[in-house]
Amino acid sequence: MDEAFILVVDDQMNTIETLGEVLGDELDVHFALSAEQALSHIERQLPELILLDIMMPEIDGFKFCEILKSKLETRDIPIIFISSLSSPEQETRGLEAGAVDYIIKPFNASIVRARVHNHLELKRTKDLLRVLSQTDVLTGMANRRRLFELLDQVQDRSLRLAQPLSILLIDVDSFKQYNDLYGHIAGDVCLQRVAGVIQSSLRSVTDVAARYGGEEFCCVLENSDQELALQIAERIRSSIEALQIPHLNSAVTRCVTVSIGVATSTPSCRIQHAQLLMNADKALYAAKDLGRNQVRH
Ligand code: GH3
Ligand code: MG
Ligand code: MG
Ligand code: MG
Repeated sequence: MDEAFILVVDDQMNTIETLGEVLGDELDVHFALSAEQALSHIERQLPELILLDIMMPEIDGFKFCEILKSKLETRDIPIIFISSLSSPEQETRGLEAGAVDYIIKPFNASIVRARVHNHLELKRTKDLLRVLSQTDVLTGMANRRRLFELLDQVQDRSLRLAQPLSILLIDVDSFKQYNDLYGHIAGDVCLQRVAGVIQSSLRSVTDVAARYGGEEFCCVLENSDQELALQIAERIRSSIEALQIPHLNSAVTRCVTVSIGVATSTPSCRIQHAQLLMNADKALYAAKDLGRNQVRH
């Protein structure tokens, strides 16, 4: 296991020193003598795991665990209680508060090391699974599952801030013929290049691009009215045309192009995201009907 950053929170200097000796060889161990100190550590860098004492002045370990579990940024950090409180009720309380483990003092060095190691492994596996479950393998973009999660979040935020929200549905033109002529592997490469252009055409971290399905992509544009969304869509359309990926069987031109449908939800005319997607889909159909390689709303 490469050097994981772990945080030991304990008001007793001797416990901190012992744990430093037990874990310091393999791990990047940091210390805090109180919950307050721990919070300032955590603000600078999120630890991969926290070893947490219970009896501490001011905020005790149970309370601190509750605080960490209540915040989105810190709720996934695994917490191991390490305490001299040894009753089954206390141990149960710790585990029910969301800790992954509970070690009773005085502790055995090699058991602590092994448990920390196991929980770090589990955390890494969990993180990896989360990323894999949200990512499209071919393009590295957000997948459809992630898109819907993000759309929910963005929609909540837009509502709160009374901002417009736009989406783009992008579909590669005559892509079946592309595969038929150039083969599926070339088709995959083409989709990767199209995805790359879409991603680099977006404004910043607030815009999200996802693979919606086969040769369809969806962009979520936060705080973007129809006019801005049309501009961004046109930039994407023209940049893909400018790639000049040969497509001799295209119904449109001699290169790969896309059609784009745009839909907007405004603070004065708020619509649900299912409806937003439906509107974008209708606009996309119109773009196809009108000859492809164009943007419609
Ligand atoms: P239109 O201009 O109306 O959009 O026509 P089209 O041929 O693009 O649309 P159609 O829905 O008939 O075909 C989409 C094709 O996209 C069919 C499918 O084989 C191909 N496709 C979907 N996913 C992938 C993929 O991951 N890789 C490759 N190579 N092809 C894919
Ligand atoms: Mg203590
Ligand atoms: Mg399609
Ligand atoms: Mg298509």
